[in-house]
Amino acid sequence: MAKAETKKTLQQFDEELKRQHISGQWLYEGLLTACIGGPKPRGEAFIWPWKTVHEKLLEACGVLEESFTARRSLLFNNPGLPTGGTTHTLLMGIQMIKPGEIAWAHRHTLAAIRFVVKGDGKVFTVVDGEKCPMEPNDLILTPQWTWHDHQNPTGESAVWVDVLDVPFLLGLNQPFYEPYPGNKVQAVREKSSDHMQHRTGWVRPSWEDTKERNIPLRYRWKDIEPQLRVLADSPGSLYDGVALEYVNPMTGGPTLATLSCWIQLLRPGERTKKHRHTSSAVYFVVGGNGTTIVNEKAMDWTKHDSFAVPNWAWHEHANRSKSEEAILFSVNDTPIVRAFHLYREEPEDSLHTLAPPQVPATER
Ligand code: 1HN
Repeated sequence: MAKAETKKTLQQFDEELKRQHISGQWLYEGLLTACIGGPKPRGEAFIWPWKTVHEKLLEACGVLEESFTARRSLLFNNPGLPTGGTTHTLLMGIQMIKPGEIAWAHRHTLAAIRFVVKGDGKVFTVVDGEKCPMEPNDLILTPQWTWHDHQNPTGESAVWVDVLDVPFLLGLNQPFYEPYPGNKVQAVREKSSDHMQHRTGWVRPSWEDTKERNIPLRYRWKDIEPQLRVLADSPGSLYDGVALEYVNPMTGGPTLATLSCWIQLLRPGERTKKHRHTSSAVYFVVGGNGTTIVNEKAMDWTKHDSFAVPNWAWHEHANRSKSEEAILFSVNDTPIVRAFHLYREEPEDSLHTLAPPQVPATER
């Protein structure tokens, strides 16, 4: 009888294990059963209106007088993510650089993209010694561990969107950072023939080994916009409209190893079908007026607003105008999710699933 009394309860045993920093798998049961049907979206759907952001950027110009090695970038914190981030993997912000200002060179293992809002082409970013002029709606990559500084020699302030893989990198505890030694700005490659960007197009030097990763790239709006207009004539995706992925010309894959950039056109009155997927995304409104509904939350957006769509949340986009198109730039974490074969979508897979247009058959 005494023996029976000394028999440990499971609760006592769990507590004992806890003191040894051990836990039984049975304690994971609750966590696992909560995942039947998939994860809860991490973070909220949230919108940062341009009006507020722009006002705060102007104020920041007075308060943070010089950026030095820091950046005058206002970063968007998702109210549903106590540890920071715009989604659980992505950090988005808007940066302003004053006339005559230089944001000093540094590099980090965080991968970043810039999408230009305001700049006249004389404003530029230098990436690993290559000058990348910034014109409105250009996309410029600063792949992981590339030196980058930003310079505004003009009389007007310049503005762009920053998106980085910060929360993901921090989650894996992989951040490395290095300020550029000695100088504010990095040395630039003087000879155009030394630019890596001249090795990424239709031709490349036959005598060189090919560098495939972490190449500075500028996707000029001048080149992208006509492509978008041509493809606007195709049916597009039921779930995303005419959504084009920026292609990394060296890999044929997404923009960067962790980030995929999209440019998406919603035709007048277009409303996409509702879906959800295991990737998350941040959006910047290039133009137009629309509404994105995430679960039950409707976010009305207009030019230059930014918003976040968390993963595994049902969402749909609508262009509210019957006469004007709407254009959205977005960055998502599909390369991360797909790298580990974790991409799932409901009610059906829509990424890279449809057959491309067939070769026309001649009638005989
Ligand atoms: C960064 O290095 C830049 O270089 C912008 O312009 C935003 C946000 C978090 C961490 C590093 C830049 C950043 C950033």
